[in-house]
Amino acid sequence: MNMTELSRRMLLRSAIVGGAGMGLAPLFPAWAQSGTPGLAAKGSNPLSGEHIALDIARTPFEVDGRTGHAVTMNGTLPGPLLRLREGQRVHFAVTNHLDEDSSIHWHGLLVPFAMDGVPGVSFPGIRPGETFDYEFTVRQNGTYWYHSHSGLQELQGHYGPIVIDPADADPVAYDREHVMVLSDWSFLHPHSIIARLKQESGFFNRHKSTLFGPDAAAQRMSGGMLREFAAMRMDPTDISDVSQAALTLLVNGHSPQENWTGLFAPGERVRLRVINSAAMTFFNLRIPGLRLEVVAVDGQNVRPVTVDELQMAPAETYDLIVTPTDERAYTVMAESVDRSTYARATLAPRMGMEGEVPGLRRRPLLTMTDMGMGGMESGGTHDMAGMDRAAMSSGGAMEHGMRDKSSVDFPVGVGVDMIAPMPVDRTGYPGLGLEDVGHRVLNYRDLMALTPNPNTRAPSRMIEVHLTGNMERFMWSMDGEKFSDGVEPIRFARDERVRVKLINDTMMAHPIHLHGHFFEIVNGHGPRQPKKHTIIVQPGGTASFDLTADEPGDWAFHCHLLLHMHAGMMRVVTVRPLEGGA
Ligand SMILES: [Cu+2]
Repeated sequence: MNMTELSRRMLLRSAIVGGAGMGLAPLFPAWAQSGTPGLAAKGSNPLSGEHIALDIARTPFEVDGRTGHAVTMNGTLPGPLLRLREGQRVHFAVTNHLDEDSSIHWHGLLVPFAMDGVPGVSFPGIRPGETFDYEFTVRQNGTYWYHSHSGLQELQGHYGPIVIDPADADPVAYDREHVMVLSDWSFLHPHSIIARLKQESGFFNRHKSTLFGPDAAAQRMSGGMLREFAAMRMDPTDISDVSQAALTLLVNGHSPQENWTGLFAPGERVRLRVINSAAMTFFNLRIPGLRLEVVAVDGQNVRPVTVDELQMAPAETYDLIVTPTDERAYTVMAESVDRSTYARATLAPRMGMEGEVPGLRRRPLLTMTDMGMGGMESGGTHDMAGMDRAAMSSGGAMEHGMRDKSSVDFPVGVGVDMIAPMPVDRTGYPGLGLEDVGHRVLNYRDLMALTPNPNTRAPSRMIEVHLTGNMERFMWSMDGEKFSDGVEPIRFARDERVRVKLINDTMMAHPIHLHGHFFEIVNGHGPRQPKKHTIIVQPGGTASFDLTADEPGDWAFHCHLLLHMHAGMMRVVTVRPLEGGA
């Protein structure tokens, strides 16, 4: 290296350090920087190998010219990309530089339960100033992520992506890949968000008062529907608890204005590893002008299915192949489910190009099916006119049904404001507001495992778990009891096959996540039922999964909306005996 080159490098480095030091640009890992040519490129700088050090610390984070306080890993939001290989041994030395306990949970990874990273369930947590050594063998491949399981740190930026390369040939062919971490960021401290939600559940719903106002949800509803919602003091626009008043939606740490851009060359098959790391946001994801070929879900390969849009819950990951052929920019549009805001990114042949950003679509309205009345119609589809007739003729019978708590065998107190009277299986539902968007939207019944599942024994028993809550008081629970009530764990015998039916007695969708396992969504595809670690249970509906309880230990089982878990929609699943017969 000659002197000129050396000094040029030093100059470059000092420019980079200086820029960051002056707060001109947020610090991003290279893969998350705008204009990245993708993961295969030099300089994308993932962390790999057998020994990886991660430092959790409080770091300033700047978005749209404003600086907040984030909890980061190795100084970045999102945290560094961990690129591992199936079959390798890995050792993470995780040091907590916060003044509160912290942790890392490896989301979707099959690990010994003591390495799973859930304080109070699998280990005590990492005290301030301490280092915890995680060590395990990587037994799988695909797209995953990691995040804090302590307090509300996930809402403060404590998350990052994991990509695991297969030991054998990848069945998915692609020329280039990008990781896209979707998330939500708030300048408010999470505790003040909770405080406001408890004061009034619709605090962040700016359209709360518009049932009869200018955007007039009322004008789009029939008289009977309107009376039902009014009688039950429910708001058909009350879809997300925390909307854009409090959140900035991010792609790889970039706001819509900052427009994270990933590069491609026309004609390439581009693999997008999309991870919903948001604490509280469901995204409706589409790329106008490109079809989305879904090739993996929650890290598990599926038979390719091509759609125009899909809804992603917090905790889910989708691997998508897109094949842009034109020399133009494409907008990645990720609307929040309540359509109050969006995350946005760009795929382009070179930097500086922008696609058109479509406007936010009309706010969707909840229906009687979302209130657990799906069983009143054939197929559980939406038939507003039919529902309306029923509502008018029954004269409040529905309200009576929803308040009837005698049909369940768990304690029903103030924390449960409704029991779905006639819930139906809604795994065929694409998600609120996506029933009639005029193009193909994915639903869970479209998903089939790429290779048949090895274990297809019929379940030996079925258990039911009700997802319960009181929306007005922001109380959330399972079977009417919140986790902090000291509830009994759900017990499975080791290697038992069991069907778990989740019944959503609330008017919000809940993404339910089981640690340490993959289960198969019961969607009619027999041995090709898709394997997942997270399942959306639609409002007022049910969803079932089959589980082979083959991972001994204690595992968290919870809603992945962070504030719902925090409020108590969580259980421990215990699989026994442990190794050695304990
Ligand atoms: Cu939830």
